[in-house]
Amino acid sequence: MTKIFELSQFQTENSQVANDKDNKMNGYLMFAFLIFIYGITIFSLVKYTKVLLPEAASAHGSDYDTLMWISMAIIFFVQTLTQALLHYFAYKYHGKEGRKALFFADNDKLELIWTIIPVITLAGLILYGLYTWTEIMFDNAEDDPITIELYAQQFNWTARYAGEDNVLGDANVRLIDIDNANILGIDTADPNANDDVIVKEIHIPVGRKVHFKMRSQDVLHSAYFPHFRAQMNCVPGMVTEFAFTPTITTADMRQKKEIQDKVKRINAIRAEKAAKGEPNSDPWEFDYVLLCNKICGKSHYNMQMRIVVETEEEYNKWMAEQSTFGKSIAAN
Ligand SMILES: [Cu+2]
Repeated sequence: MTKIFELSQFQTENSQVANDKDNKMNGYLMFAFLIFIYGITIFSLVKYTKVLLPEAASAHGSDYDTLMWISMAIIFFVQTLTQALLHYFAYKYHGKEGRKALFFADNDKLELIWTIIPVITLAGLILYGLYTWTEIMFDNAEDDPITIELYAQQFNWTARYAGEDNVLGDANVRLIDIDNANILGIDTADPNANDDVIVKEIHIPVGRKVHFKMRSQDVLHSAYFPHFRAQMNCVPGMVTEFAFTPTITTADMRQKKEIQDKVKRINAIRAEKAAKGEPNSDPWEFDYVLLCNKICGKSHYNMQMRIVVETEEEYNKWMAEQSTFGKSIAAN
């Protein structure tokens, strides 16, 4: 079809060679594209900034956010400048009959400038990133963290508290015995396993460090705690770890203005759905969540667990109500 169209456009001049009119048109289009990308950037910033994550709810969260905002600011500045120059020059110096481009093989001064500046900037960012990462991952035994295992499988999470002794009993997928309530493959012969507590919802006391140990039963999953700025892959056959200290209770987070605005926005959409009799239209309340952040299968999107950050007393009360592994095995 293209060929037929080309042949039907047979003219005296060869249409394969761009003329002044074509070049001018392309120059204007380049400039128009520049206005388009800046326009859509400003529009997105104004309209969608509100969907970003709220204030970090963990001790290391603000360091993490600062690192991200500095990186984003540098990227945004360089991107804005280089795109402007690229498109403006394409417009200003578009092809013109008789105009010739200046050609030079190399320029040491220019090469030096565009090598040294990115090297210094990137080295700075990488060093700053490494420093932040080491700070976050440094696990101090003196912090007396609560040990919790996160067990990932398609498509749900199970948590296991290490109990009174704060030591998890040994576990292996080969020991899984669904009929005998041993869903995590815990070694019943290990004395450390007796006081372990298996739950489907995590409760943590505010201000106390929590040390998570992740396992996966089947495929790669990723334990993602967006509000605490934490994420770690869960890999079959090995234990991965991440520790953080929650700083804001669920109740306090629900009082924050940005959270209340978000709840209002979501519930307005849900009310509309409810009016039409559609499903998933019950009013929503904010909760911290653990999500899976690796696309692990068809129900990946819904692989989540509720996290409740509460006061020490509330946590102790909740923990006292839970049954230990030893007791549930004996009951079977
Ligand atoms: Cu998953």
